[in-house]
Amino acid sequence: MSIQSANTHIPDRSRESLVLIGGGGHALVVEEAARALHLHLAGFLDDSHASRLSNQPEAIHHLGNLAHLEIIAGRRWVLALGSLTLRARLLDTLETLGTLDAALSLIHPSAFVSPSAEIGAGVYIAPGAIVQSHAIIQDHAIINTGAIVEHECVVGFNAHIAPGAILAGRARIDPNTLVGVGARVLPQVSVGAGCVIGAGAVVTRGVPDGLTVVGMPARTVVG
Ligand code: JB2
Repeated sequence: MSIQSANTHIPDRSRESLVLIGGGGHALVVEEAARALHLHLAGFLDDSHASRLSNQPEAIHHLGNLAHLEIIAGRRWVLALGSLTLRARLLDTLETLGTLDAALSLIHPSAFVSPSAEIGAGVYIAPGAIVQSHAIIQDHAIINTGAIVEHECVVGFNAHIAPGAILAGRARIDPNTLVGVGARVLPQVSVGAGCVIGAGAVVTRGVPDGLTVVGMPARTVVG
């Protein structure tokens, strides 16, 4: 994993040419973050020729479908779709193509990221999000709109902290886990890999890998 300190993350990116992988709802917000950072957008990849991104007033180029990831060779890229299983599949292919090093992290200018936080490659941090002291955000994680990641939390590879979710101090979210809209994870609580934390859930104790939990306090969904 290529972790770097957040305060090394304010380069002159105006000459970088970025490909968005995805063209739906998540791509709409990632595109706006890229524009806010004055990045040059080379285009996007999506299976649909009529994706939401194509219907924008200042539409960017549709470069091809998701099966043609080799198109991004020589360019920077960021995953711009939300499905964690699809993202994981695409990341496997991108690794095979040897392009993982070209992943770019986008931190929206209105997010607060502590200078002591560590931000991996290909991370997206949305408007109004807060990442506090010594938090670690691993590669390709999403910290979505207004989410709060408190001090010393760890957010794993390709995990998604959905809009308005809160991770209290020293909470840990393992890879490929979704923390749903408005959910809360209490201090020092760990959530395993591949879990789904339902919207609004309050997670008061550890969650093993692969479980779905809902409610307050959060309980496992059976069946
Ligand atoms: O197998 C697939 C697939 N193959 C191509 N599953 C899914 N879900 N999408 C696939 N696609 C392409 O990804 C579609 O052509 C489509 O353009 C795009 C998904 O767009 P959509 O707007 O449905 O979802 P999204 O991934 O951009 O956004 C989701 O995740 C965000 C984090 C939504 O749930 C958003 O509401 C959410 N904010």
